[in-house]
Amino acid sequence: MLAIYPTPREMTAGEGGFDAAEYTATKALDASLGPQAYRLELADGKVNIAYGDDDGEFYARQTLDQLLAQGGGTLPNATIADAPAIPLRGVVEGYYGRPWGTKGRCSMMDFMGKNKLNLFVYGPKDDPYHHTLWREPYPEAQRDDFKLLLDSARRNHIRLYWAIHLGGGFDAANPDDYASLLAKLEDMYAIGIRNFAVFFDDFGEADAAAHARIGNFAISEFLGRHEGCGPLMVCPNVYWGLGKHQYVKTLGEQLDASALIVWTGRNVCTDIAAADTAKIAAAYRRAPLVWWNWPVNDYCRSHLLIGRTYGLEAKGMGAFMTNPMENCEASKIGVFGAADWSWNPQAFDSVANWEAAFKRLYPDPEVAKAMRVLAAHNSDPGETCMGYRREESVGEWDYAQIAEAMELLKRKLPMEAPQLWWELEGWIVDLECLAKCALRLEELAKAKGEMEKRYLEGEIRKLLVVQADNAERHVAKFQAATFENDAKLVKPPKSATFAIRPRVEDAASRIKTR
Ligand code: LOG
Repeated sequence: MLAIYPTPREMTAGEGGFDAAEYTATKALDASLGPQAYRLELADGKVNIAYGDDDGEFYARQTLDQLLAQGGGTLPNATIADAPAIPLRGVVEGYYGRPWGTKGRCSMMDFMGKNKLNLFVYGPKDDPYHHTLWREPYPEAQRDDFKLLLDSARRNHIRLYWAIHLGGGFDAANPDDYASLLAKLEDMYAIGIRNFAVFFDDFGEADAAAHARIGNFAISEFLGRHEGCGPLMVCPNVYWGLGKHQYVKTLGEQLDASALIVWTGRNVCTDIAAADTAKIAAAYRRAPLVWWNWPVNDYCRSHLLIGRTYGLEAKGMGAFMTNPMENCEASKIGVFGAADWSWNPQAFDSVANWEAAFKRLYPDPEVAKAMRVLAAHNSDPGETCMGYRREESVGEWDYAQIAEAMELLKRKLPMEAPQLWWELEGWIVDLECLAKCALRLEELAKAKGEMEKRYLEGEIRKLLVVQADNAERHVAKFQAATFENDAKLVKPPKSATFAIRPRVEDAASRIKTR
């Protein structure tokens, strides 16, 4: 079975295949295929690639690479005709918390390229030069970092948007602020940025006329006067809901029709229903750019969100992007889902995609299996002000197997995936402690003798100490790596909060207090 991700639109596999070391390839532009489209024909030692544009050619290459990687030296006789359903798809680094850094971003963009995502929006709330210090130019070292990002974006056929967040205050009546905005955009243009966004989320007054004026100003006075700029992206102050708010209607009316407008859905964190998208599109007077607040965990920092991708309807979306966690490596599970879904929503199989993510991301099959165990118990944000819930700990589970999987991750990740280990150690050790506690509690329930009971209670207390130490270490480590203003928001890691944790905590607390 061929398994290409994202799932191609049409794929027919014939009988047999041919030697992958000796094939002849032909390549030809066929503009009639349309943007980002390609057609691959593999038959008896020949590979024909037709592509609609440069992006299509790049995507054909990604598909061919997957076929080569899977075939064990053979290429199948097959035809693939492919194009994305949503033209602009990707990731917004738009959360509060530790920014990914250049290495993380470049690694994410390589991953995005392989998975045919073409939009990266740079907007980490805790980059002061994006947010509070938006007036200031970036220091020298960070300017070079943007050049690396631009290179990576170019290689991966990604549109790199740089966002300015006017949360440091913007007086729409003050000409100096418009001049500061122009100067900053000019400076970013000089670095090489060609796609710009203006964010108005989470601060100040919902003044739609002022926000439209600022957006229109950026378009006419900056984008219109500089070569090679893409359409302006705007994140409104009221960026969720069903379009009833007067702010939303006014912004839709007054903001230039060329601008993309962000929308997170009927709530801040929510599934996206086509009926809701139609409502916001009417108010925006354009198809919205959906900013999906999943798997972002900045509002539930104890939680790790690496569950499957579900709850999205594509109809009516102008573009789509996922807002991930501050944990860049771990977020690739969600990004893998978003990529497959947004390329071909009709064929999307949520469970199969999630299962495939582990295999694609972790070449060591034991690690892949153990990561799936971790993920099975780390997907629900819990009870929060956002009210967004996801399934977690579905079906049956086996505590011994969980403990074993976490031990394996502790053994292997530090060597095989050090960045992932850095991010996840807290949740891995926490889940290990929970599973081991649960096993001891089961033994305790069956224990007859007083000696045995006391021994088991002692073992449970020891596990609780390990768990508490782990939480403390995680908090200290995350705080040290986080910007000052955010450090106080770091929370201890909590695995399996939906089903396992409450049971274990309840029983263990009775032992602790005895
Ligand atoms: C922020 C975003 C944050 C997310 C989830 C948008 C447009 N803005 O409530 O930075 O990561 O929600 O907490 C937001 O979603 N504000």
